[in-house]
Amino acid sequence: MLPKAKLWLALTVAALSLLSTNLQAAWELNMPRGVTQTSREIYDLHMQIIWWCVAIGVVVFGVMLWSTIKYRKSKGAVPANFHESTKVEIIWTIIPFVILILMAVPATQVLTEAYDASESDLDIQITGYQWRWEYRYLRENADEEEVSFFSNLATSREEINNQLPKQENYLLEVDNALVIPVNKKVRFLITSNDVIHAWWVPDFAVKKDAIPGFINEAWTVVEEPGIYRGQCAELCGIDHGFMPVVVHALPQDEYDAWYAGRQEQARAAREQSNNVVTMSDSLAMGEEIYNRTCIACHQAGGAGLAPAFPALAGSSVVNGDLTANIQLVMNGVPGTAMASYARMLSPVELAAIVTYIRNSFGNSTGDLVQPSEVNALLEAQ
Ligand code: HEC
Ligand SMILES: [Cu+2]
Repeated sequence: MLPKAKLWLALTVAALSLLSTNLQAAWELNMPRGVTQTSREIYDLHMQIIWWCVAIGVVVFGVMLWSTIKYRKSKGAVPANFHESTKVEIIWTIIPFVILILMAVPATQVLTEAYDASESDLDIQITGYQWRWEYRYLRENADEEEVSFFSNLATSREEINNQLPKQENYLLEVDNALVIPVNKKVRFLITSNDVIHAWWVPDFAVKKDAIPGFINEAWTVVEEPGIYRGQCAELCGIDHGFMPVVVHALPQDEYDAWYAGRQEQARAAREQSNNVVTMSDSLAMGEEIYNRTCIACHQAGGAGLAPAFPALAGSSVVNGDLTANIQLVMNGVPGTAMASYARMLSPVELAAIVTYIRNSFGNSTGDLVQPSEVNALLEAQ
């Protein structure tokens, strides 16, 4: 064998063995088959079309290769000189036309099924935010307690900054996963609060743009209980890679128990917001919220990070009018990174965080905000 041919053989063998080792998952080239009927149908359609393309490629390039070799100049071939052959033109119109029809039929069948979100058993509104998802379970009647929550990235900053080793589900872990029952048709109503995001779970073959002012529909029926992961699939700003999707599919009875627990939590939170809070409780809760939610921008000790993020220590807003301060945290500052926390934090938490910042970092207004004050402001909006 020629040395060059040997080299190629060695390279090919190396490449193939690489593909067949445990690196395989990372090198996976094809789309996943998924865990729903729709995802499997989409996968099969995709494979069917791929093989059509392979066959067309083999025939077209085969004919080309064969004719360039067979009719090469060195063999004395003389080029034919003709224009317009009606026969050839009819053939090269009819064959692709037939192939396209053969492809369009199964594609249309799968598409119409994938887009038929009617007659769902459960509706969930999904809202994209920079950079988290909100899930809201739509109720059958307004008397029921509403279940809605935010789902934030749970991977620690230390892992992201290489200060800790990266764990298995790096950047694919959230604090509150979306929970759905198995074998039920779940309809997703997908929208956005700010820029365009896209909600994507490859195993469900669901990927839909979340567009402010529009509601897009998607649906799924998951057959097997399990944890399924996905990501935002539309470049939506600096933390686009930090808003994963995690879905827990549970058997119906476990789902019902989870849902009832969530409703109970919501009821408790609502009742709590009528309670009177004490200074020490508020400061403790506020500190916890600050370290979880605000510290990334306003920094430890409320020092801020000039010029982008103002200091809260000595801030005129934080030391000024109380109502204006509450409203700023509730509504954010449109057009800046300061988000609206009216929905992300409960009234109790909003009261606590404002109490905390007005009595920390050297600020000493002495103000103790009651959840009822926040409630009144929320209702006035
Ligand atoms: C993603 C970054 C970010 C996070 C997180 C954030 N803020 Fe801000 N915040 C800002 C920016 C930027 C401004 C300045 C807005 C402007 O231009 O007026 C601001 C302004 C403020 C102000 C007004 C300060 C002043 O002197 O003008 C307060 C009060 C405030 N934030 C409180 C909070 C609280 C409480 C939290 C946590 C619940 C929080 N912020 C979380 C970015 C952030
Ligand atoms: Cu996004």
